[in-house]
Amino acid sequence: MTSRRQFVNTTAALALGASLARRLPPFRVPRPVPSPSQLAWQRDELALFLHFGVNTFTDREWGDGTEDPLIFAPTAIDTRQWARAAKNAGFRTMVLTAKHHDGFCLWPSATTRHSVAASPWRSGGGDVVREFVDACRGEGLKVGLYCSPWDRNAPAYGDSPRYNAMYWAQLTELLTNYGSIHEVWFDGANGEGPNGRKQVYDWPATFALVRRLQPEAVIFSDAGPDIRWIGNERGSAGDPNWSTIDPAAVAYPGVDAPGITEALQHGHADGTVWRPGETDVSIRPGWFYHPAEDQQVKGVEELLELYFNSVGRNSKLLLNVPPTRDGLLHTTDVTQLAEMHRRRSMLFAEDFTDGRHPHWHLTGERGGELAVDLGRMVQVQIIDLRERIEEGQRVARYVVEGHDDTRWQTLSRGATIGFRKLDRCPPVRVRRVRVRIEEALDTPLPISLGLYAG
Ligand code: FUL
Repeated sequence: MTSRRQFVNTTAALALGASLARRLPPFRVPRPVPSPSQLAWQRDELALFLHFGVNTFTDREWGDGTEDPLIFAPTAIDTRQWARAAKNAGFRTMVLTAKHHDGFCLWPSATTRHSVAASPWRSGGGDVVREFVDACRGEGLKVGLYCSPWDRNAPAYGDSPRYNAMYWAQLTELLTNYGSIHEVWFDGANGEGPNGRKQVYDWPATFALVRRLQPEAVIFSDAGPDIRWIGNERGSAGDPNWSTIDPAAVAYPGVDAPGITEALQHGHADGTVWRPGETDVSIRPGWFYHPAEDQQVKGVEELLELYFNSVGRNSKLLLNVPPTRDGLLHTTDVTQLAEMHRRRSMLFAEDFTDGRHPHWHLTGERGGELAVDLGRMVQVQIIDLRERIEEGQRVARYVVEGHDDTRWQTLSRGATIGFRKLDRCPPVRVRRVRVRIEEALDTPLPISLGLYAG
């Protein structure tokens, strides 16, 4: 464990926490709470992202829409292999690029000829979205779909009402023909069309359409409405990280204005909507598969860092693992995923608080303390904190201390907790541990604590 780095991060977090403290809302103002779908989304912790399409065959990251559908020819596509790799690594959802910026549809859409129907794959009779959805269901995974609004192939793009109608028709196909969809993923890219014209999206109508067709799905975009982007593609959530945000800070997807990155990274303590952040990052340098990147797959240590810096900071990890030209996840990537799972299971194998009875009491109006006697001396390196977010996010500052029969010493300090906060400290031997909530937005509720050897 990189404890030094952790301490550096913690110091930065505290400085930032102090600066954000100015934004703490008045005490006991009613706080936003998650919807059942947002709660389920967050509890799953891990989702697998799959970028697949014509770019897989052209070796590009952004296709320009002129790709010949004949190039889409995966030889051994096996969506069940994707789903098994995801499931075996503890992932609960898979999100597929049904359409990326090149406009090529991975399903036989009635809206365009630029789709799998014009490819040689399965003699033009195939449907990647169908095979993807079936594989998810077969492995008990939830389904997510990404349908890029930016479409560099559609002739109507830039003729705003006409293209919007086509885009809604595509979403309607995806959201009515494939059963229950858990997450609908929108990026904010909005370049020029093939005609050089700029498209004006109608986001309120797009979101309303998703709500009508899949009321239980969560909608992801920079601007939510359910899930916000975490503001970078490095795999690092902000610390502190509030699941609440001021909706005016990021009014619609793709908007760029000063302060937006910070708002997405950290949320706002006084935010009026519940909009937790999703951390999307690729296991490789690119989002799509490139043979030249086979040696640059992130290793298990990096993947664990991503986990601690996303899930461990009140976010969710959407990890991209792109299928190859064969239509399979590369063995290197699958091995690293499995290794990540194995290491995670080891790190969290034994919770020293199991079977113990923590004691909770309030300490004044805004404070509380959780104390647990572990009954024996143990060596701790990971502290796992959780708030009961069904009732909102309240903790704004805390400290964790351990007692070794002689004295109390600080194990970690932080600002927000939220769904889950994972702190790491250098190995310390302790018999008792206490978590002191020093500042909260409302009367603190009992938090939960896990302690691990790491
Ligand atoms: C961005 C896109 O431009 C990238 O190609 C990738 O799909 C990423 C996840 O979202 O907006």
